[in-house]
Amino acid sequence: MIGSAASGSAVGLADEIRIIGLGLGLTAVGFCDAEPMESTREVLIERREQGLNAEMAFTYRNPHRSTDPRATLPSARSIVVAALRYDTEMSQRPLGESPHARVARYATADHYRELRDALSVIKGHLKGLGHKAVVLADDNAIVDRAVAVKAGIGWFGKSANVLLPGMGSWFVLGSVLTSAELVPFAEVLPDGCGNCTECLDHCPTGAIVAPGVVDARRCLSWRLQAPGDFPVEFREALGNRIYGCDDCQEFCPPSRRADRRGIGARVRDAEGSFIGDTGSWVDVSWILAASDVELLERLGRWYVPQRDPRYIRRNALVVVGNTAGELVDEQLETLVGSYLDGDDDMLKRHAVWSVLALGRHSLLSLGTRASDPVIVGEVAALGTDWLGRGRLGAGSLGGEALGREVGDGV
Ligand code: B12
Ligand code: SF4
Ligand code: SF4
Repeated sequence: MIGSAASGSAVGLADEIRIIGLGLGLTAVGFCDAEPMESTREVLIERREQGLNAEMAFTYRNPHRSTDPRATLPSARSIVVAALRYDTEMSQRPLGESPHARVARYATADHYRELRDALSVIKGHLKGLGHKAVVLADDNAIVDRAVAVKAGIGWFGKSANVLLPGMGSWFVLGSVLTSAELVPFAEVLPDGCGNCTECLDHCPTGAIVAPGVVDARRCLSWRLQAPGDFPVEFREALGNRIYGCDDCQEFCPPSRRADRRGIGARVRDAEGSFIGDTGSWVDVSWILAASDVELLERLGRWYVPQRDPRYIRRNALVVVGNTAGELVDEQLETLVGSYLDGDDDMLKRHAVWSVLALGRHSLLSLGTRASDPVIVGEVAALGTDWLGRGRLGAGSLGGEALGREVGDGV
């Protein structure tokens, strides 16, 4: 075996790597073997068969690969697993004229890049000693949570998130596969959830269908990333979220305690920012007005289906419907109206919902809108429930009702 520069032993090398990792700002570093993870593979295949992965590929695309480290690095003997605490606090929602949308904490800055940079230093160290090493973090090639649990970094919460003892779950996870032998491998930690069910109780869409089991079809975090229309049944539950959802962590007692006590808290650097810092709030008027280039330049770090910024606008239109309320002014009406008059049918449908959710039915009667088949069709499809929220009476349906109200000068 090729040994550590410091001690020449596998134990010494593991210690050395932990010291390097913690020194680079990683919150926890653990080690496990690189054997295939058969039970995780079975879970992936089973959940895919049950449709719980929605349309997602990621680790589900090839469960044999994502549960076998040697499919990526044939000589792998060990895995270094690391957790990095991410943005610790929600900043205050900016007060002002325009509604703002909320970004989940893991996405407020490029915490993955910071994690990968630290893991790359570890990789460099291992390679310098003659070992092979590959960095994986949020990559389809490995199920990060499964290796984190195996490496004794944390336990599987009922939310499916991995929690670190005493620190909760505000962590991104990544690893270095290596041909080095890094012993002793960790023991799996005992469950730390006990009788708690806060995450199941507070998930806004009931997406945690059993302890540790997320039905991605219902999970807002996935719905915001998925292509196509945002399902009508989850639009109200979306609230002001534009990317990611934190409720199963915000309500989690260990994560709350860690927040309160500032455990693992990280501070922004001297310039007041993390790498790629976009903050916790984005002005939705800005999103609706921005060009494709501007949107991708600022928010392109997010997972956006097909890298198509229309999906960011789609989400913003739902946020407007949920939150704009008193903040609707002429400028916002004009912006939403530009989607009603535009040639993108998907965005037009979401703009219709937004207008109905705000009770601003009159916007649907301006110009050619009242006879626009997409608008009329969407009003009909949304049905009496939505019409009943504003000035159109419950029981009025579709284009006919819309036309009548329009004719009445609504
Ligand atoms: C696909 C994906 C998603 C999907 C699906 C999530 C899911 N639960 O599968 C969506 C888009 C919904 C998503 C959302 C989020 N994600 Co995500 N996601 C991934 C990705 C790419 C693959 C995950 C995967 O393979 N899932 C497969 C399923 C089968 O795994 P699982 O849900 O973890 O299920 C395990 C448990 O059920 C456990 N288990 C089995 N039986 C039982 C029984 C009991 C009682 C228990 C408790 C557990 C248990 O075994 C299963 C297999 O390991 C990973 C990155 C990666 N390469 O691994 C990031 C990753 C899991 N996501 C991450 C994050 C941060 C999030 C969000 C918090 C982001 C946000 N704020 O919106 C949410 C959390 C939602 C949630 N409650 O899971 C982090 C998790 C960090 C952590 N501390 O756990 C990861 C690891 C990314 C990273 N590298 O840091 N994600
Ligand atoms: S991320 Fe949100 S929607 Fe998804 S499981 Fe957690 S609380 Fe539920
Ligand atoms: S909310 Fe409770 S059950 Fe859910 S992950 Fe946190 S401690 Fe576990």
